[in-house]
Amino acid sequence: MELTRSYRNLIRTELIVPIVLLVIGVYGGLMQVLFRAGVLDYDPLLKLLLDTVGAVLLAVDRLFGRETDPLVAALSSVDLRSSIMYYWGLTLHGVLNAIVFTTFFAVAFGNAVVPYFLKQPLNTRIGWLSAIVMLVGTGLAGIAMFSGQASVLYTFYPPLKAHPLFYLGAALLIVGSWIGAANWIPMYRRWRRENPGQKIPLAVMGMFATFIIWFIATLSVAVEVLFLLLPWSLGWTEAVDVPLARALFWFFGHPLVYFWLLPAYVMYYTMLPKVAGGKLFSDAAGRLVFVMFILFSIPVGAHHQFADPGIGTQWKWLHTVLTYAVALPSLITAFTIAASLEYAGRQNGGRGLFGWMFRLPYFSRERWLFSYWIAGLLIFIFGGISGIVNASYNLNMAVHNTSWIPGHFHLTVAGPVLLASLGMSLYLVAQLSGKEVLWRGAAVAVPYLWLVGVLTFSWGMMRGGLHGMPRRTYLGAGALNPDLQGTPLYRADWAPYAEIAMVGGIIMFAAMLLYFVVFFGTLFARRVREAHLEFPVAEAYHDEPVRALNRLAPWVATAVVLIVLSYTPVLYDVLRSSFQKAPAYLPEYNVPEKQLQETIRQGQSSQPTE
Ligand code: HEM
Ligand SMILES: [Cu+2]
Repeated sequence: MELTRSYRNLIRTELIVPIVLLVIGVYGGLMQVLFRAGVLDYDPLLKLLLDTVGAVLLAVDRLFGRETDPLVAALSSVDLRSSIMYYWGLTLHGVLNAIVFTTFFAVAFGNAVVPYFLKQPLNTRIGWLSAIVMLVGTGLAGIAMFSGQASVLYTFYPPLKAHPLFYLGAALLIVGSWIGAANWIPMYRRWRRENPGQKIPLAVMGMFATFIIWFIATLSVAVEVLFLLLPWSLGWTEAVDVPLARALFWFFGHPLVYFWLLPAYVMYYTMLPKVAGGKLFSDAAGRLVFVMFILFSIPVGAHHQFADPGIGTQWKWLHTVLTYAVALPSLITAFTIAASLEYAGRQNGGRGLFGWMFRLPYFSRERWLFSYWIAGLLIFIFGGISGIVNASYNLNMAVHNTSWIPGHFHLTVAGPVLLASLGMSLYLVAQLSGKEVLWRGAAVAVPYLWLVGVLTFSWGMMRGGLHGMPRRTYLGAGALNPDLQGTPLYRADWAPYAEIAMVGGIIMFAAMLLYFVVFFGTLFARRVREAHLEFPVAEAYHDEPVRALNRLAPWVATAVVLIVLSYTPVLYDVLRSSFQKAPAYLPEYNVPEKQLQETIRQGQSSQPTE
């Protein structure tokens, strides 16, 4: 396949931009663990940045004899020690890491995988259109977040109100990703015509499954944004229906995690066995898994709303049961990948019951990608188990809104998803730039260092969560404030867990620093060859012909039926519930925005005139 310059630059842009943003995102993570443990009470780097920008602006104003810029006053009035700064950082952390990076990566990976496996050129015009829409969306949401007008966290629950640009930006990011995936459909059609009767390549099927789930899921968040949040944020409507907004959000929020995960599964099924030195144990298992995700990813979202009023317990129970159904494909994957690895280990000369385990390329510098996948899989064992706890209606009550939850999901989205995406980004950027991956030893160390860090971090967060340690809370300013030590307000029982999480978080940050060094080092290294695009492609050990698994349309139709069945009662309950609509709140104030403005107005008018 010819790699045009435009095509290479498209994928490189879609990978490099979010990785640059990830630097900010994970730095936010480091701050959070330090703030939560009460070790820092302001971000020194941010202070330096604000001071420097302020000083430069002031100098420029003086130079031109101008009055002081209002921006200078705004910058110097930022209260770095306030809780709102914690949410400012946490919003950037969640959005940049878990929404921006993952969405760009999925589109970029699809843009590489689909043309490669279908041997069809990508329409780069549409590809660029998609990338530009995504970039503009990220830029708009970024402006809203960085300027402190959208500290509403990545779930943007109303009645917390963000600047309209935040919602608009999010909507554009999503629309851009739709365009990117729609671009693959004509390629598939052409391939189908040219290859009648052939099985669709497993990797392509996986990418289509990823984006079918994404498309259905994002429809609901599009409704939430376009009809509820954007008009309300623009001031066209007075109040917002909170239970409805939350139901629409979680219709999207759960399948979102499979949108994150499925590109990693594509790598596990179609590439990992080859790199390990073996074959994929069962091709049909892979297809079955992708079909099951299409079926069960979406009709489960109410499991994020177990504690929400307005939804009948019976429907919450139904969503619990369906959630167990969506755990099955991950279990099938665990067994299939383990069998594939066992086969590879035996091919590599492993003997006996466990000998094969020691014959896998854990530390190979040539097959360095293996380390990113295997470390992610090991982390995912714990991510999966802890997820079963969250999914259980009754156990969820014990961990709900505690630090258990972020402890759990760093073992998924910041485990297999992150590591597979980091490894593949490095792999693709090196190939498409004609570079060799530099410092392979360091590249291989990254995932294991991350593994140690994230397991430590998550253990601290989860164990603390069992003691009631909350999430989304600047603990260092409250229950873990060092000034309160010795008083009854201090939660000494949480302190060790917050500290363990902090140690883990620092190790995670170190792993990411090492990755950035390797990534940008490779990017700026000398070109040593022609750009190329080559994936390791695993053959199937069992290549079962299961015709029902070669077509997606019937499964998508079944999924729609399941969604209608499971969500109609939830939406019915939400819509007929008698909650009043909520007025808007700005994240930094605990009175409604309108009341706040009135108080300010009254305060101004009652001020004595000079
Ligand atoms: C240095 C690495 C990282 C550290 C130390 C870290 C730490 C944390 C901490 C302490 C929280 C919870 C804060 C709270 O609830 O008060 C958090 C939340 C979160 N993290 Fe990370 N994290 C890291 C990397 C990542 C990565 C790579 C991702 C995703 C790819 C991620 C996704 C998230 C998300 C989605 C939240 C939830 C934000 C919210 O509640 O709105 N994190 N992180
Ligand atoms: Cu979920």
